[in-house]
Amino acid sequence: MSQSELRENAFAILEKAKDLMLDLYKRRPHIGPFESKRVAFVGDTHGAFEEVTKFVLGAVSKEVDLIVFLGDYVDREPPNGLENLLAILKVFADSKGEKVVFIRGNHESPLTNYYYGFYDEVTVKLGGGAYEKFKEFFSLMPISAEVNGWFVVHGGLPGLPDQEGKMELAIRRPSEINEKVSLPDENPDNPIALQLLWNDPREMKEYDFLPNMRGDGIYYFGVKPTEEFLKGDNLKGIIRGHEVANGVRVLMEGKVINVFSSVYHGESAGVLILEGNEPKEVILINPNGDVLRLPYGQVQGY
Ligand SMILES: [Mn+2]
Repeated sequence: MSQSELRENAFAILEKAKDLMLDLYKRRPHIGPFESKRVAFVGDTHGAFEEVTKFVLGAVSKEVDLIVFLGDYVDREPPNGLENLLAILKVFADSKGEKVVFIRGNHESPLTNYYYGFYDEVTVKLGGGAYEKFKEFFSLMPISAEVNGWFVVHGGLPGLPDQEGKMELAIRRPSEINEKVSLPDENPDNPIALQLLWNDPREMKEYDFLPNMRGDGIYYFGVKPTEEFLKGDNLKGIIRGHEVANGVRVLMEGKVINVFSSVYHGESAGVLILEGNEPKEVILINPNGDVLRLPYGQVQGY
């Protein structure tokens, strides 16, 4: 395909997905609840289209009713963020949102795309000015979802300082995200939205929130805010991505499940399978391409 054909094709998929996203979600940053019999959760893919996303949208797709992508589709190596993102959006659009749910990661943002490769990738492949369209799309993407009784987000729970400056949980239940965050939000600038995309869980009991090494305004959240938040709507737990793991890592006695589905870090890419609201199985795609399936119980100790 010539560059102008590639560009036309990419913009058409992006436009179709944007129209459907706005139609289904009405610019709500928190979406759902979704209920589906058998669901696959895919963490950060970062351009691993050939290695991971193609397999998920192909073989895995046939054995599940819904595929939930946890964000971070672009940036890093291999530089296939464009193919990766468009493949996901195409299935979303073609299935009218019935087969695929996707949420935003911290890499769906100009805060990272100028430094980690996606801006350059899009500009080289599609020509000058193309990135603007993606930036606009990212600013409208949902930030969290509820799926089969689980809270689904890329990063984690947000905190804000109370009157004495002590950090406390900023949202008590998922629906508050729709009251406190409005889209579009490009960077995002809203501190709750930013932390939903960037925060990390830690199994700490002595602190609710601690400053995160990732940067200003980003935090680690502990056991207490996690339990408090889950209690609000009687949720099962949090499924999130964002941190490198050998496929899947289970924290806080199963209240937090970290799924990582990339290849750039040289470990396995993981796909978590839920049946109803129970985690059932993990599919591991090894760096050499071998696929291994494990019952969920076997990864709990990772
Ligand atoms: Mn991330």
